[in-house]
Amino acid sequence: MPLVTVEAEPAQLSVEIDRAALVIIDMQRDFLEAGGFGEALGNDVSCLQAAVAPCRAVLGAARSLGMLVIHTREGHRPDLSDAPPFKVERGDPKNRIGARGPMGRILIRGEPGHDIIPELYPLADEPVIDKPGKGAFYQTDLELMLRNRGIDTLFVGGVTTEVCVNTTVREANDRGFRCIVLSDCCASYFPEFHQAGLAMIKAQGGIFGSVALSLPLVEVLTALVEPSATHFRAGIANNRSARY
Ligand code: C5J
Repeated sequence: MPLVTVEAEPAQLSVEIDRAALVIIDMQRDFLEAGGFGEALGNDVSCLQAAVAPCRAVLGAARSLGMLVIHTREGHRPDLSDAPPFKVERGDPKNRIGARGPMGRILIRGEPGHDIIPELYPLADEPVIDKPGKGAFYQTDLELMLRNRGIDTLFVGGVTTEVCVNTTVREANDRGFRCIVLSDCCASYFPEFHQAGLAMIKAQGGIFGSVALSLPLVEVLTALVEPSATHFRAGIANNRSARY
């Protein structure tokens, strides 16, 4: 049972890696690419690109180690029967959920825009949680999957920091899961909301969870795959002054 030390704020954590999962929130074309939901809402989707490479690095390390990886997607049934009318009716009708755009119907399951970006595409054995809300626990079987596998700690990345990442972390925290949000694996259309979203999680002794950089985690996971690389652990210990 590998026990690893994770440098995080507000405090260092010991994590039983066999009881941890990587949860990647909503890295969908609809949020990250032009012509999707994010852009329809008036956002600059290029702001989210910064999270892609760090997510890819953590994903690669987690896969090498055989860690449970779970992907989520926000979206709705084609008939919109699971979409609250107040959510659908926001904004310009041409750009609403269900409207037709360059990547198919916006935020509708099965449409190209709803799918996960190619860089982070799930493997066949990685669960994908289709969620109708912002939180990944609301009206999904995520909690059941985690409990069945004995998971107690979630490494979380994805978009957007202050919306679906924050909502999911708050839901997880109330259910007794420990969340470590990987700051550089998250992004927002609003840099100040990204910072605030992370600050809210780690404030007050980690009221919703912890915040950490991804590189030390990648190094620790890599060291577990290649046990001779023990110097990675020292690297983590030396990183205590890092700010997230
Ligand atoms: C939003 C999300 N921002 N995945 N969804 O509507 O954060």
